[in-house]
Amino acid sequence: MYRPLASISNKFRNINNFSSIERSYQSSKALPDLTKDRYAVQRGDFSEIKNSDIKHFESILSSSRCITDKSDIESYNVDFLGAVRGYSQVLLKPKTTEEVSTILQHCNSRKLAVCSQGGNTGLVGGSVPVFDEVILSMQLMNKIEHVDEMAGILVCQSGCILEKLEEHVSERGLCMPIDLGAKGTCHIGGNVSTNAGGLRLLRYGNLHGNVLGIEAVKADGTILDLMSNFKKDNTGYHLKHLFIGSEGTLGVITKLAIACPTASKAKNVAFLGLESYDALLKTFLAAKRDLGEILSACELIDSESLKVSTQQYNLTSPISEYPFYLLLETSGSNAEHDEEKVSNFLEAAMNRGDILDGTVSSEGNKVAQMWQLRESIPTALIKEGYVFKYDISLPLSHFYEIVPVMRERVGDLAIRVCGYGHIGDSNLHLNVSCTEFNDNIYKRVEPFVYEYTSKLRGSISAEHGIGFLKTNYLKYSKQPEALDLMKELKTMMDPNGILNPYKVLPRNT
Ligand code: FAD
Ligand code: 2HG
Ligand code: ZN
Repeated sequence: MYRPLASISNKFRNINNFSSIERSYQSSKALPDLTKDRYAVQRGDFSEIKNSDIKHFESILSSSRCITDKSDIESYNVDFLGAVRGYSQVLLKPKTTEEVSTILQHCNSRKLAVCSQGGNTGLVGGSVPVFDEVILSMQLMNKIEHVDEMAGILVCQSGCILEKLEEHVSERGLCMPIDLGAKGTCHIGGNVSTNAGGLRLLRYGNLHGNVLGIEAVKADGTILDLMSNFKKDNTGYHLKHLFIGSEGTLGVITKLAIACPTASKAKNVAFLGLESYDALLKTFLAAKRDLGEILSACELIDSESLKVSTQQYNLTSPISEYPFYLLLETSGSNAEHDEEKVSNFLEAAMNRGDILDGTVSSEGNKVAQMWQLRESIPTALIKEGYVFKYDISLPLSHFYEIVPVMRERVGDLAIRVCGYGHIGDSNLHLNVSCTEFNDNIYKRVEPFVYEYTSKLRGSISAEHGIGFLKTNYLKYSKQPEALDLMKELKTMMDPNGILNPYKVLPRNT
């Protein structure tokens, strides 16, 4: 039975909180195949690195920030999933925008390809080289420049880690408008470059709305100052949007101004057990209606997803087993008001028979533990071996149907097929885990998943982007005319095509 607010159970075990996510591939035995071999890609017409290039980079950065030792570069050549691997021989770590500009000027004039890298937590193979691209790591561009507490604006370099920014602004009564499981490792520049969604998009909207200004460096080294500290700025074309979500293919983001909302005083999280997707959808719609402005997150978790996170991390669910779970969060300014609203909503949903069981809490550690069950799912799945990950937008009326369809298609070949994600934003994460990359599963899943999504007029990438892994499927979500315009933009901004080649735009294999 549902436990009311006053009698939240002590069923939660104390779990070590992990803020910096594990790099799963490092613990696995073998490195993945080189991308060029697994996916039969042709190297573009770029120059190869010479000693004179290294000397030039050292003159800009000093030798300590121009790294050529193979073992030091290895982890920058492999993505978080262990799905793609390049073989870059040079890793550069600029600290200033001017250094980025000088590096790009040189790369452009020499026709050396470049892959910008943030925290390397991207899930579509965009953050690592495909061949021998120069890796431009933004990790030392991590200065917080300014917080305007009155206006709620943060100005920082792009290599700042999201969690560090959250800590910084929360000391000033503000919060970051974005939160995601990779927060301990991903950079704000990576977030903006992928237009990451995350757990609170439902509340704060996406980064196109929250990024007020951008400083970026074009492929030829030109520094573009598009910084603005105002929400309202209609001075011509909104150029900053070209960089939001362009995954390092149009420029390198070096600095940002971001709108930070006031931190909420009161938070409640409810973890609910439900019998069916229909009951879950009804509960979500009721939450939108009854909780209104205080609803800040709404996450669907199916039973396989909860199983993998509890098993792999030895976590305990606060409620017994159900086919579906819904994690609802409210954030508001008045605890009493919010608790009353949440209680009324839960009571009504229980009475209707939509919710079978649940627990709710406003206590910090219990709230964190409920979130941990959800946030651990992606890394728990990676621990099983290899994961085929799909991140799709689907109409709510058909949201979950693809999960059983996919189970049927892959049968015993997979360890697990599960569905979870941001139902509040119509964004499903469909994951198929197996012991290792398996061509048989690959062919059963792709392009089927994209055709299926396209038939429902969904998006083949709700939030992770296109990167390397989805380039050839972009056509399922973009009309030929739109693809042509994307290509024209790329040619205009990066005529030599040096910025993150083989990514986003369809490649000729
Ligand atoms: P990287 O992975 O290093 O790079 C991503 C892309 O951005 C690459 O194409 C790279 O070239 C480019 N790039 C990075 N920095 C710059 C820069 N300064 N200038 C230009 N280009 C740049 N994503 C979501 O959207 N929502 C989620 O809820 C979410 N949860 C996740 C949970 C886990 C456990 C993990 C592992 C990943 C999750 N992701 C999620 C995916 C990933 O974390 C995001 O895409 C994140 O925004 C990537 O940031 P990063 O700094 O790691 O970028
Ligand atoms: C999440 O919402 C992330 O947890 C990752 O977007 C999803 O790994 C995934 O499939
Ligand atoms: Zn997500």
